Amino acid sequence: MPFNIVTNAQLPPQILEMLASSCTIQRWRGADTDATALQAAEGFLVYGHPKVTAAVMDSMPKLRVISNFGVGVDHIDLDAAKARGIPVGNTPGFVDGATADMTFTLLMAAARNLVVGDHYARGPEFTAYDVNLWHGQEVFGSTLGIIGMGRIGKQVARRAAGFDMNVLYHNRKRDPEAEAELGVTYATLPDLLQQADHITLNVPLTDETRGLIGRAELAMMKPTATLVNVARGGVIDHDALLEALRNRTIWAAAVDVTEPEPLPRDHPLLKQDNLVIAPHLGSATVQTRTGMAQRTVDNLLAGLRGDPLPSRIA
Ligand code: 8YV
Repeated sequence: MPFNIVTNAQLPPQILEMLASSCTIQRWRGADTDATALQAAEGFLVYGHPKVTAAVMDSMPKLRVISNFGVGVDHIDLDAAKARGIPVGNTPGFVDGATADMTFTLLMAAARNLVVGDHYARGPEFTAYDVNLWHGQEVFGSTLGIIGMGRIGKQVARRAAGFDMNVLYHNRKRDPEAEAELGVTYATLPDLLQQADHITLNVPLTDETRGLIGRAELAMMKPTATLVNVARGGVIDHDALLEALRNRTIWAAAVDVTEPEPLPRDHPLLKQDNLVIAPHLGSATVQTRTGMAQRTVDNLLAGLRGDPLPSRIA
């Protein structure tokens, strides 16, 4: 007998293939989900970031595993899952390299005017090379501030070494091993904000990190500094960011994530030429998404069978 699962989005053929022989898949559409599908659901494959609340869990009386495609689980009420004895799986370790690459992609793009330069190079104004245009900020040899020295932060530090950067980091806990291995230096948040030429956010979204970068923090940054967010939109106060970009009190920001995501199409941040924005592409490579898919399916099937999940977050 196949297992009954629900999922909230169109799954890629790769995942559908992996589940074909073991699962019957129904679409979860929040309050509009077919009642029989909810009654039957034993597993929930969470693809993207729908809110998985206690009420959502309670709408599926047979639910015995939640498997999240991705490492960040801020959209899932982990306490509610714990209270109900429903294990939650995620994909730690699978997204680190790709997300660190994206951190650098965004940093380089913002510091070196890649996006505005691209538009200019394609546009009607570019009729003669102008030596005065598009001077950016140097990345090599500068000081990088990494906020969040977890798996992804460490991968960012490795890449920074190749750019001869001096690396400061801030983390909930100091990490002597990372300091010894990667040559990074711990700094308090204010020190990091004041000293870094470029800052990357590599923290999960939690109660502690929500709004971590607000008006006061942005005010401490150098006017030549770039701020890169590949974490979650909620880590930055968007109104404060808009103000800093408009007043040019920081050089630029580059964000892969926003809150809400996507931003309303008429959001003023989207008008800023000193903002580089991507549609949450941190882990979006063929190879990384393949690894994530496999781990998501492995977690799901383990939970359905009553086995320990290979990667359990709660
Ligand atoms: C995913 C991510 O693309 O892993 C994460 O936390 O943000 C991305 O890698 C996303 O979660 C897909 O659901």
